[in-house]
Amino acid sequence: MKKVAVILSVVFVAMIVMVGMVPGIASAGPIKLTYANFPPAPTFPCVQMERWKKEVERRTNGKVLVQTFPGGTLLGAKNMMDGIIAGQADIGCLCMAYQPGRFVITNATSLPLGIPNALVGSLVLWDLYKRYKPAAFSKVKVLTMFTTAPSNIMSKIPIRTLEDIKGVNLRASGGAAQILKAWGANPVGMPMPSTPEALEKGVVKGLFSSLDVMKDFKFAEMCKYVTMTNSVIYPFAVVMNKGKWNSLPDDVKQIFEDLGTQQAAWTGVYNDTHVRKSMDWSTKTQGVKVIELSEAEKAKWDKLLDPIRNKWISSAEAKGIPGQAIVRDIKAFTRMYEGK
Ligand code: DTR
Repeated sequence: MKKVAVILSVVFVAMIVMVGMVPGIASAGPIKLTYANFPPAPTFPCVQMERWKKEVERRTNGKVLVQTFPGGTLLGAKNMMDGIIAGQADIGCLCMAYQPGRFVITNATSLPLGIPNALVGSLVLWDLYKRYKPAAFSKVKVLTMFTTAPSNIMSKIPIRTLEDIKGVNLRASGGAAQILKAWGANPVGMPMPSTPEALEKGVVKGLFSSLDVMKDFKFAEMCKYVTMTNSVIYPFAVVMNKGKWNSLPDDVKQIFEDLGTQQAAWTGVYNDTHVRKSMDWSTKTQGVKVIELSEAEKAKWDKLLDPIRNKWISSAEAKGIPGQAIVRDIKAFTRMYEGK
């Protein structure tokens, strides 16, 4: 009897050891995911990335581990989407405005349609994505989307009137560049990480973006004027390699799905709050002056933007994209999230 028990326990231990060596049967350890981002670590796209990583690791009890790569160390601003499709990283964060022709539907949120802040912008963009499921994203799994706060002009020279902005080289991308053009500026397109050098070298006299960058890129040290225009937001997407997504267990997929809207809202609130902190720092410690356009002047600036919406609608419709309906939806979602 004793002998049988000994033999059985030896067999049992041997089985455990063998099973442990067979991949797939043994508990395979945590699922490791890489997450690439293009701007430097202190900027909002990376702050939201770290928050998502922390949430995922907590909600999965460490079953999923996320390794983050800020600062373009794994993929850069312009090859993010293709890099994720190719599997160079599992997850990537991209600014859709840097490829305006590729993300036509979601970039419609950069039209002058009066999105008032980053929270509303993020929820509107996420709803727009879910309603239209644009073909531009068919090769990836979209985890979330969000936007910046509205854009304003940061410059080395004071800009108070349309005369002041005429012919001035200002950096912007995508829909925002069209707006600068309508105001008579000379838009110079480049991703955000290239902007510090362009400002230092004098290639541009300023930029048009949300004001978080005054602090996070220290632009307040060079741009001593901010002209408040409260115009367009920039849309972002976080995408995942499709094969990698398909390989995830269902409980993990569910956690990622739950985080879709939550991460959009979290980032919207973070951006709106951070813009206020950034401007506080800029005005109090860097001597930055804020220029408010007079009502009459603002009316002139706004009027110049009217044709942009109509031009976008007709060019979208010509490509078979329902431009009219998209603009109508963006306006309706905006009103809804403003509580109107
Ligand atoms: N406004 C867009 C996007 C943007 C705003 N803040 C940051 C910080 C880091 C990277 C991109 C952005 C832009 O001008 O590119």
